[in-house]
Amino acid sequence: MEKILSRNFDEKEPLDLSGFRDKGGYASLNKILGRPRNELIQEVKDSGLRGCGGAGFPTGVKWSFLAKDAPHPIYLVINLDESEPGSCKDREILYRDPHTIIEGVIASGYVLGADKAFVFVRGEYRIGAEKLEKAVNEARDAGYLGKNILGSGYSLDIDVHLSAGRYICGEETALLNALEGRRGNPRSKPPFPIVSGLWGKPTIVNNVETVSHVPYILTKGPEWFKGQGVNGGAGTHIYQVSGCVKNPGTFELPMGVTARELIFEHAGGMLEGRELVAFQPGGTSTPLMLPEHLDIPLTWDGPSTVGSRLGTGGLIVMDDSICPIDFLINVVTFYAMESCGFCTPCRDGLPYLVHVLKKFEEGTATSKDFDLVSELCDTIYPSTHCAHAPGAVMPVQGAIQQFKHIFEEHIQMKHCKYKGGL
Ligand code: L3W
Repeated sequence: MEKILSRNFDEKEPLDLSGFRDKGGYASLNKILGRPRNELIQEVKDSGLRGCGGAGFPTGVKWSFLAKDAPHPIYLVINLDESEPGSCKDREILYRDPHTIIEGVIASGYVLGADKAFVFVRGEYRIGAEKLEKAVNEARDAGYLGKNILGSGYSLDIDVHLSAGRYICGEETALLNALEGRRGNPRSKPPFPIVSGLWGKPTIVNNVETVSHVPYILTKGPEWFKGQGVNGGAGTHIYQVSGCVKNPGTFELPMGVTARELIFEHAGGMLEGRELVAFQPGGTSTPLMLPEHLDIPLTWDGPSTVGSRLGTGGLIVMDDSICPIDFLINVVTFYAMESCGFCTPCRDGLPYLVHVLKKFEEGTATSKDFDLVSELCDTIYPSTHCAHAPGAVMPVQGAIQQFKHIFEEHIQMKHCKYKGGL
């Protein structure tokens, strides 16, 4: 398969401007700038491109929500606050090919008529942000950013903003608050950012991988893009695999590959002598899937029967050496620590859920605790302001159904066999 977004990932250092141009970089802009915007939005719609940050919302549809008479300034905000455990694809683009991001931002900014773009970078990606900043300066000096880009009459500049560091700032409205210098708590939606976003102005928030696809779609065409996918998916996606596999890493593959192909062909398969027990398809806030789900295409339209969601496409693989309850404690502890504290069910419910789950590991849980885990999840899931707590309890809800026997085993044995041995 032809590598598209990851075509320059094997370079020792990220390409500088001339190296990037030598490989065809920025050539798309001569073809895109100046074309009618409504035509370009239609092409993005037709391509089937969907938001790569986790939600999979159709990008062209989102862009068409921008009102024709939307007041200026219009902002384009790029979400590079990749903080979902198990997700590391945006980091690869940032560290390995920052000019690809800039080309995508300029092309997308032009389509939207954006006046200014911000790239919001995860706080821990400081060195990546420096690489991007350097690339932005090179691009500006060469006339790809600033006033009247390449003589097209279109002007755009990019600000690189390093997050102060908080998981919830990856939620688009919390991100906008943080960018405004406020506390990074999520806002109510509606209004959606495209109507009232940064400083109350129309703002389009897109994941960094999403915009990086745009120059290719607008030069090679929507049909070409669709043709890169398989099993109903469109384009390519940078999948990631971590956990109990021989060769964890990032793999740009056709959108729609199966987990079997990803885990066993690309990530080297399970560790010697170990068996697959479960995997999460897109970071820790996606449901647990089982070996019987290995042949389901990894797209955003997974069958609702297993609650499959692609999320970020960052697979976390568990083998038979891992206690699923211990795994869940790790996951829920992370979300409890990262709660913004705004809603009681999230702020107080998640730590309480950790407390109850720990009883199974400690050997003090009874069947009442199993019911309590279920009740806590059902209470927390629907009662919070944003998707943080629902994301935390979703894998627990799945485990209650899929691994009930393991909860029961812990109750009966009064210890965790995965740790103490039998
Ligand atoms: C205008 C409407 N705009 C929807 C826009 C909306 C947003 C996009 C998708 O969360 C999920 C989260 C994580 N008018 C609109 C409209 N929009 N209706 O469409 O919206 P939404 O709310 O479905 O998703 P979101 O807020 O972007 C993302 C899940 O992804 N996730 C990934 C986490 C990933 C990270 C990371 O490290 N990259 O944190 C995993 O599953 O839980 O549910 O732009 O404005 N009528």
